[in-house]
Amino acid sequence: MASQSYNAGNIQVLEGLEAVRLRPGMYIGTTSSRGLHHLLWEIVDNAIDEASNGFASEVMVTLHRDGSASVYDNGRGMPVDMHPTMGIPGVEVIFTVLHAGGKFNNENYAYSGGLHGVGASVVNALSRWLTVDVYRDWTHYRMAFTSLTDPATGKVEAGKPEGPLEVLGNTRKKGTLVRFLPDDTIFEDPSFHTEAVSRRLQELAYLNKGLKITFTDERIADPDARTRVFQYAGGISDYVRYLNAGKTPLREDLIWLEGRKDDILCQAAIQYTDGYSESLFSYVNNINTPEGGSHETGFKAAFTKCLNDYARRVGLLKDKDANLSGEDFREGLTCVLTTMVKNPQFEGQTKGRLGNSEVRPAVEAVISQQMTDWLDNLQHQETASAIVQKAIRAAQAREAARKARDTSRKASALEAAPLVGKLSSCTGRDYAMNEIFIVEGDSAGGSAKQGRDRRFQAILPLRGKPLNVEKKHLDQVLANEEFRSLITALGTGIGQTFSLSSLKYGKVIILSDADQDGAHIRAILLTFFFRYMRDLLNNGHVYIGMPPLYKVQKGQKVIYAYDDKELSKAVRSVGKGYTLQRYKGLGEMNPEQLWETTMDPSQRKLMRVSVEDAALADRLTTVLMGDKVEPRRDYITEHADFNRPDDFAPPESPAAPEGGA
Ligand code: 1YM
Repeated sequence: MASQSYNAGNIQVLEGLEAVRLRPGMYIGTTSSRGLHHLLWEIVDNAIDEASNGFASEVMVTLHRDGSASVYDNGRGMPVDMHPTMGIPGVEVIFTVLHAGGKFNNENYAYSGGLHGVGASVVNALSRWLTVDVYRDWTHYRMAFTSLTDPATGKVEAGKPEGPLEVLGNTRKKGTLVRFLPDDTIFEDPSFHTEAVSRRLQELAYLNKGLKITFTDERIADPDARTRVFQYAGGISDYVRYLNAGKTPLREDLIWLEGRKDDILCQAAIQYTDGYSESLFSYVNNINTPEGGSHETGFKAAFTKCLNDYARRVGLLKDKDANLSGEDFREGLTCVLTTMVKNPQFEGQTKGRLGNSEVRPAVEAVISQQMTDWLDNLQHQETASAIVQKAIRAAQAREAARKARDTSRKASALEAAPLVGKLSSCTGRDYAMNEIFIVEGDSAGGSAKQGRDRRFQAILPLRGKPLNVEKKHLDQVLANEEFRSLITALGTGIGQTFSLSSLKYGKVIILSDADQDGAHIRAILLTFFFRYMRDLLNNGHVYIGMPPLYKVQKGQKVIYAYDDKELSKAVRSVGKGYTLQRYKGLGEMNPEQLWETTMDPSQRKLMRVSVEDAALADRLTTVLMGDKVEPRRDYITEHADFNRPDDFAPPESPAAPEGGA
């Protein structure tokens, strides 16, 4: 694949490192936890590139107790020969010169991330110290760097070598080991999150068939729980089975499509389930593209056409029948689509969409040819016809849903009164400023109505538990009164006809009790948003309101505590002789208390819900909300920590773990 003939002269030189320390945001986007993890991904990406170009078979990532992280790959080792014009070793150029790297002129490297490619030097500049060990040509080399910003003088030293490249001796080892300590004067929260790191490494292992990734978190006390090994002989096929863990497959077989056209590599693994949602996850050069793009368009066009042609060929569709739509063919589909592209252009608000127009015809050609072959194979006939029959049922259901929608539109026009009766709307006309609280139970709903600021806060009380939409068709969702009033209140429409620009509220706030039932209601609502109004989540409109768990009172002094930690702090601060009230539900608060603690924008706590990782969110949604008991029990046994004080730890996905318990 990539040429072996690297020499240090290929490295391009662009600009100085101090700039990175002065304006970290310009280089890594943010100095929040996300930015911190970005450092790790930079180094991991280099290791993965070495593997996907065929030179390494193993990657090891370790989080150390001193707060540093290290990454090792058993590839060729970074170049150590002298750069012809700079007169320093290649590895020094890589870590001290911004945008250095053969990767950036794209001659040596076939495919690399693009987004992440800003490089090892940025990591160096934002670390207290960084060391690199290179094992190459039976020799062990090492180089160490340090960075410092002097708060007194404002003097900045960024990624300065502690000395020249050292030769430590002979070795049989091969590869590169990079270890760095993120600078805690730069990052708000300088500690790596075990689960976030683990999740991404697992994803990378799925995306790079056969690659062995070992993750060790030395900060974990229990030695048995410290290390996880991710290695998947089936690659994205294994990924699809993993994503489908909570679902019932329509057929056990998996469709595997793979090919290459015009230097664009493309792979897809597909399995149908008996469910109704579409789960298509696409990647470009190992980077998730939740907003789709040209590769997805090419895939969908080819997939739909092949299946329609097939349905006609075998007589499941007659001459008089219209073609089935792509949507119909994707009902119940779980698919992971990966492409490798030379100069990926990421577009869209969150850079989650592939823009390269040349990718569409290439992917379309590969999928067309591969899918046609698959459909022609006699061994696949049963599965193929099961897929077509499912699509035919989907088309019928879609027609039924359209009719239901028409009726519900008419109904909502006719019966506007009862809906308005449930919803207490606000008077303000500035939609972005307006908020809607979806409140559990009529009594809490009543308090919320009285306590709110009616200028910008609307209240929609929910009676009982809403319908679990996970295993329901759109027409069943639309037939449900609670969801109908929610959809009508939001004004956006639903599913394919969803339109964010019609949203009537800038904030959609779920307000439920801090108990099991409340968690379940929250999970059901988030599942609904995830399946039918995902853009609401993607654009950060959905929040979880956080009522306090305790009220501590002593004389006139009242302190609300939102978790056990805050409670002990409050108790300490007021001293002896206080009264403690534990709120079991929202209903126990009077309107003033509810306003003060949960609704008043200047005092309340809200948690914004995002979809960090749609693939895993999707899997978790079905594992926790679907109808299979086994995977749910496994998940809960593995992850639930019932002693955790913060009942409201930010959910990593729409279905927070407590939702299924
Ligand atoms: C733990 C991180 O960075 N591995 C790594 C990086 C490189 C090479 C091998 C490499 C690349 C090439 C030739 C080439 C890099 N090289 C460069 C640069 N692991 C890790 N392993 N020889 C070795 O691209 O031809 C950047 S990264 F700039 F030299 F090309």
